[in-house]
Amino acid sequence: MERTLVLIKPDGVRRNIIGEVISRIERRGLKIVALELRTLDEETAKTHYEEHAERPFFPSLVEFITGGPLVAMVVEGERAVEAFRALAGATDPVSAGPGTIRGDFALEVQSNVVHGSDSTYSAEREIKLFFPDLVH
Ligand code: IDP
Repeated sequence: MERTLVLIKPDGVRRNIIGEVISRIERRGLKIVALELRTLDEETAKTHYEEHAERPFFPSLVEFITGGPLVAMVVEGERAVEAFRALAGATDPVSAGPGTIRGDFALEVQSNVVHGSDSTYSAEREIKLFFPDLVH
């Protein structure tokens, strides 16, 4: 069984689509094993997105992701990392297929509703960052 970190970003929470996103995850057969509504501090946000620290959009991304409450979840299932990435769709919502979360609910690359870990290695790092007390 594999685990991945999923975030419903502040734009998704603001638009009242928490239930919609959770419903898609559950319908697919993935299991939510931890869930929390929280507002990220700047340090956690910078650590989460550290691979993008040198990118021009980094300051704006940190401001966006700390700009309101988000939902953090640990999602478990068969090939959960890949399965959730497929549900989420491409990073740029305009390129994300219809039927994906981003393809159905977003237009802008920054405000793209959800985050999902991009590998099992990232998932382990991100789950530790968001849920340090979760028993493995
Ligand atoms: P991912 O979220 O699909 O894994 P990444 O390339 O890891 O995509 O980017 C992380 C997040 O940074 C994206 O989900 C999006 O919110 C934001 N982002 C990525 N590229 C851009 C950009 O060119 N401009 C603004 N924000 C971006």
